[in-house]
Amino acid sequence: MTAPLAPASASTTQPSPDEQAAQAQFDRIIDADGRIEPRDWMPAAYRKTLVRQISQHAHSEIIGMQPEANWITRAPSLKRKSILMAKVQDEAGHGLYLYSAAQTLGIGREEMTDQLIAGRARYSSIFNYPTPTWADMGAIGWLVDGAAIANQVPLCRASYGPYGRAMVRICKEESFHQRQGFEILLELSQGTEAQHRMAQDAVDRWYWPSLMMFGPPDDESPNSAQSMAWNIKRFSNDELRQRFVGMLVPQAEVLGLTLPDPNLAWNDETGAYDMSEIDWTEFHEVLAGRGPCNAQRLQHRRQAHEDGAWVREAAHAYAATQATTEQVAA
Ligand code: FAQ
Repeated sequence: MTAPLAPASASTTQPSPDEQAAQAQFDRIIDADGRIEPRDWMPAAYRKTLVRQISQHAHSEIIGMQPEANWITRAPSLKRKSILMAKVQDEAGHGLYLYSAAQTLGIGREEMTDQLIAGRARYSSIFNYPTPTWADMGAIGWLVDGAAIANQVPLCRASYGPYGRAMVRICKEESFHQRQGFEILLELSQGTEAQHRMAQDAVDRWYWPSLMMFGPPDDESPNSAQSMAWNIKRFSNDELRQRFVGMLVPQAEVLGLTLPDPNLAWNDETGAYDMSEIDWTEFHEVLAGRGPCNAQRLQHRRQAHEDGAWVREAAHAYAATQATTEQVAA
């Protein structure tokens, strides 16, 4: 059975027989692990949760372009530059699929963008950290895209159809991103002593923030239980974080780099890695807007939005002209 649901309508009166039947049909689909599509009836709370998660996810992709875009003009070779440009373009594409998925739930992209630039919307904590060296491009690919894949592969089976389908393509592209990051780090790690140090330094700085991407610990995650009951999330934040660490350990060995946790050790009893406590104070500071780059990221996004105003105006003017031309022709 699915978990208790919020009332289908905002009114305090009993749900109508139609609403009860619609709720029962929704429950049947969720219980059978089926898909909810945009035209299906859904509880208001389910819709709200999806808008919350998908808009957060879309904004993450869009803001997530900034730390890497910072290196496009300084990539060490033409090949690296074109790969990085393609990666950042993929991220823009992911943002657009996700905004489109959210639009099927009744929220417009303009409204989501307004929330973002007004500082009222969330995006992933990870994108509030700086990228001072080229090795950061490797660490973002290996750790950030790696964490994104660990988190997002299960989302391909999310109960909301447009979200799950968008995730399939996104995950394929993230896999390529992760490998290119791994390859950058491998090359640096096997390069000169200074390059090896640069790679290790980037991993030292990105490791803990990448673990924070999975969200707060399970006992402090207010949304997980309901999202799992609705088959939006399939695993808890801690389960995915643990799985990610298990993936990283052998890869770090191949890279010849060290994960910066002295307490990281395999535990035969739990069948998982023991690790140090995450600094949740840092996580909450970043979420509260006080991370190293929060202000810069939002300011840059705001500026880009303002700079793009003429493109939106031109597109609206063109659409209006087309509509008039079609009317005259009809
Ligand atoms: N940062 O109750 P929970 C990428 C918020 S895409 C900021 O556990 P939930 C691609 C959470 O929203 C990365 N906020 O929440 C790329 C909630 O706040 P609210 C983004 C966070 O939703 C790679 C509150 O804390 N990925 O990397 C974070 O069940 C390279 C309580 O948390 C996604 O969005 C955080 N780290 O679980 C791009 C994946 N963690 O809304 C460029 C989809 C938690 O109640 C370069 N999202 N919060 O005010 C999810 O899977 C989930 O939303 C979680 C959070 C797991 C992020």
